[in-house]
Amino acid sequence: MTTIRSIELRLVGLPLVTPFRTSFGEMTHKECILARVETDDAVGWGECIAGDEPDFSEEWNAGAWLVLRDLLAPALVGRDVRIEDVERRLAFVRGHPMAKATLVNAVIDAVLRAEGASLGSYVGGVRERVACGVSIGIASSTERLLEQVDGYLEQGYRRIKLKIEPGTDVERVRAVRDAHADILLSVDANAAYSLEDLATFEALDDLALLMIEQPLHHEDLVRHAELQRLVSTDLCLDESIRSAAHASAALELGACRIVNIKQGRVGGILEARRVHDVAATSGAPVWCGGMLETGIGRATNLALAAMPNFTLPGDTSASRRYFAEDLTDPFELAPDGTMAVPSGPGIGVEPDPARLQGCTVRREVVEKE
Ligand code: OSB
Ligand code: MG
Repeated sequence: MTTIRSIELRLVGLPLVTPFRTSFGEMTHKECILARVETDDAVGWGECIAGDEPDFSEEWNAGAWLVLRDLLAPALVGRDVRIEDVERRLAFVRGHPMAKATLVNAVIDAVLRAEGASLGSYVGGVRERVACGVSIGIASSTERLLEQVDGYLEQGYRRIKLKIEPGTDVERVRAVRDAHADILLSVDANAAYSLEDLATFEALDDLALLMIEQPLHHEDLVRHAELQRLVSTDLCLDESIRSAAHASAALELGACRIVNIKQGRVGGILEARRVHDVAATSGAPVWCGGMLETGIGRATNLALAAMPNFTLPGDTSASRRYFAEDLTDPFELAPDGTMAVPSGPGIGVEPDPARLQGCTVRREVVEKE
């Protein structure tokens, strides 16, 4: 047992090397909250996956900051905390899984660092390296998209995911498929379509896609199940899955056959492990999603992706795909398209103090009154 002395929150901002456009907006800059949890024995780090605006989900940085500072962090500071207790201590706040994940992960990091155990081994990881894919934003033209795909394939990425939106879909995806008959190719709609777009899904169904990710509204499991009956391509859910309960509901309904696991979207690494287990029991493969994380969140994701049922390449791309300079030592892709799972204590990486200071926009410390 260890006592939490303080929790420092920082809002950090890093420019992206290329703008990232999805069906819900364009990002040129990554801004996220980091938590530094200090216990009697160690320091642990957690990264919040919320962004500037409540667009991917209801959570966003300004709101997450308040929930973390005024509600979640005060519930932990000054208390003895074991990994088994941390979720329960935060359960009085309804929802806000991204904010909760930040602290759940940071506390686990601190506890594991004190024990000298890696997060990968704690979650039951079975591999030292994981296969990586890359998620490509909506491009300005088909030519530009094809160039980007070529560039990432040259680097070794083992799966290409294309962001799509109504009007910028079948033709683009077909062009990529025509240029690369054999690659693992998927699309991600970020909930931009409805069942009225069935013709689009039927056309995509002919392009041998690995999956279609989050085609419909995130609250609509029933219509995802209807769509899954109408197309042969596997559907994968991202935004719809915020807990292991959602994952079982989706799989039982037949709303998807694959699950994207983002630990931050489901409240942290412990619930992510439960989602993994639920999917494994149903025989559904999972893969590790991403939210353009800095090295802190990336290290957390890589540990998770070492678990047995993560059998598809994840959105765990190299640091340089996002940032000229990451907050941690950069994560690199090997030519075979894999990345090493950190093996040091906890998440195995730390932010560089000077870089962290340089990109800090806002900082507050929660201490025991
Ligand atoms: O839907 O998976 C998504 C990025 C921001 C918001 C939503 C998503 C994404 C990605 C990027 O696809 C994945 C990554 O490289 O981190
Ligand atoms: Mg997605």
